[in-house]
Amino acid sequence: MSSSLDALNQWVLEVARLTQPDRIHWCDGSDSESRALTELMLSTGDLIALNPETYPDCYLHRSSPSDVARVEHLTFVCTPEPEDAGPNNHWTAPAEAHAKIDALFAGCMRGRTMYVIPYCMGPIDSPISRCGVELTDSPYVVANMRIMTRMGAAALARIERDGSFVKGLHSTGELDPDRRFIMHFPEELTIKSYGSGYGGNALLGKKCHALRIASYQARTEGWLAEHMLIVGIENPQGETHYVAAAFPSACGKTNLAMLIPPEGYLKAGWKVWTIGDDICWMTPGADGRLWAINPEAGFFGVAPGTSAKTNPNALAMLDHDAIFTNVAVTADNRPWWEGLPDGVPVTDWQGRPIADSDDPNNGPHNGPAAHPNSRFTVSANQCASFSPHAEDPQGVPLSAIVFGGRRESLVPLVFEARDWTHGVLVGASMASETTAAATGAVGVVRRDPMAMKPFCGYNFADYFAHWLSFDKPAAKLPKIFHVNWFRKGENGKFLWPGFGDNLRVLEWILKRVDGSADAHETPIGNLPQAGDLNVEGLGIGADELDALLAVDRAGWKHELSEIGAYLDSYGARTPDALKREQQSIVDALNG
Ligand code: OXD
Ligand code: MN
Repeated sequence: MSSSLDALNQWVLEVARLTQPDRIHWCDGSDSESRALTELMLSTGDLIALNPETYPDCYLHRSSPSDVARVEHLTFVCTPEPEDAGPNNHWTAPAEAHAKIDALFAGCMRGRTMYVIPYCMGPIDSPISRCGVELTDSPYVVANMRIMTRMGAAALARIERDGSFVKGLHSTGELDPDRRFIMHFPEELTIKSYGSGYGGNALLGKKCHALRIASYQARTEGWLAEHMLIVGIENPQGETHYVAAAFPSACGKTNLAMLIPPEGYLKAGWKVWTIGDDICWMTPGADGRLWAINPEAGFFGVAPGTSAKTNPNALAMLDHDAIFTNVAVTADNRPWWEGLPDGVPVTDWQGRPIADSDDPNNGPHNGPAAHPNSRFTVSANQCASFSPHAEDPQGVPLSAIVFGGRRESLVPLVFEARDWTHGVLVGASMASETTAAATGAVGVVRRDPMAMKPFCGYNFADYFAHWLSFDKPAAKLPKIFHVNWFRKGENGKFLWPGFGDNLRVLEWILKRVDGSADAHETPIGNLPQAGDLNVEGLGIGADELDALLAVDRAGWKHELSEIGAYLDSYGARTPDALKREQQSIVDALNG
């Protein structure tokens, strides 16, 4: 037996000694295994079958009401030195962290089955892919990992070949928020997660492995693990350009990844291909370009707001073989969430009847029917726009990288960074209003560099330096842009229609890549002139377009001074090149 399988067997036995499961089940990823698990969860109430006619093989899971999102305040990066985790992470010394969480794991699987899930992040035969094994006592986690990763026998065979794997130990514990931790030990390639069954805390291949641990590995190995969608844009000439885009959680990455071109663009022959909606691993190729894969095999998307208008591709892929978590249901047992124009919810995400406000015995129902962070889990193969190149072992070459936040004021619809260093500053100074994807206040503007604030497994200052290091003489790096779909006018309404019409902005971006569009140089970057963007048929007035493309110098001076203070908060480790770049923008704004 290979040494990695020996190590795996030994670790499984060690964990079993600690957690004391009644049974150990090695997952092979087969259909029969999946059917048996579904039957089990239907019998325990972990899953509820949805309408078999309209939603065949679709199930609803209702989580504990206090376990509905990522818990950033309980998420730790445990490097030997606190400076290596950086001010962007919560830190505990590894020995102390192990002791604290192992005390919770002790005996926690008594009466339960421990599932061993070998998984591969990325196409099984891609050199960019990496494997892991998750040990969990949650069949719901197994069912989700089966959709979100390449799980089972093929992954185990690759682990044997690779000789190493990321170790993830998970238990739902008592689902008690006071006994909940998500801990990462990057130097040991180990994750320990206790007390939550929620996706980002419990499907360890996703945020814990593919972002926190992988970002740490990527730094030492010369690649990047990013919180980015990857989308292919095919123009009427049949050329496809790939774009990776970073947005904070619940800011429309899934919608952008599955965008349907506006009518005129469809007629002209534009097509959009989805590679991934959340995570991008990219590495320099022999040709100097950055090549990207989506390490995931499925989508764990936010349900509310998904509709035939906002994301027809997503809606269409959700009517079979999907798991819904914390959505509402209709009288005929269909899933329902806010933003769906049809259907009336009768039961909310907690299984409570939605009272008729006219019914004196039942009182009015308060709050949304579906939880604002309710989710669907579905295989990427079910998406009509899923790219045939998503499985290419070498990945796809990137033409552009786009950063974007949710900013109701100041930040224009789109601007282009002058060069890579400026682009890294643009990414590093991203800010966005918080959303329901994490517990805590919603709508508060915070710095979220490269949308990695909750996910970077090491000190952001070192991460910025790592980004800068890709600018080598032979490199043919993608151009970097910043977008803001969320700009509001004085009346409080969004100025830009968003969704499919975002292709209009991507068209300008790709024209800048091939040198066929003009731009107007400003201190914050290069912007389109009003006439450079195709807004035909949108009914956007000249004033609105001006507002979308304006650079408010006073506002930006203030923003740049905040960016300077933010960079300084990382102390001496902040790369000088970023500080110089920030200063040169300040000078230009003052000039
Ligand atoms: C997600 C998140 O689930 O970013 O993708 O929270
Ligand atoms: Mn995400």
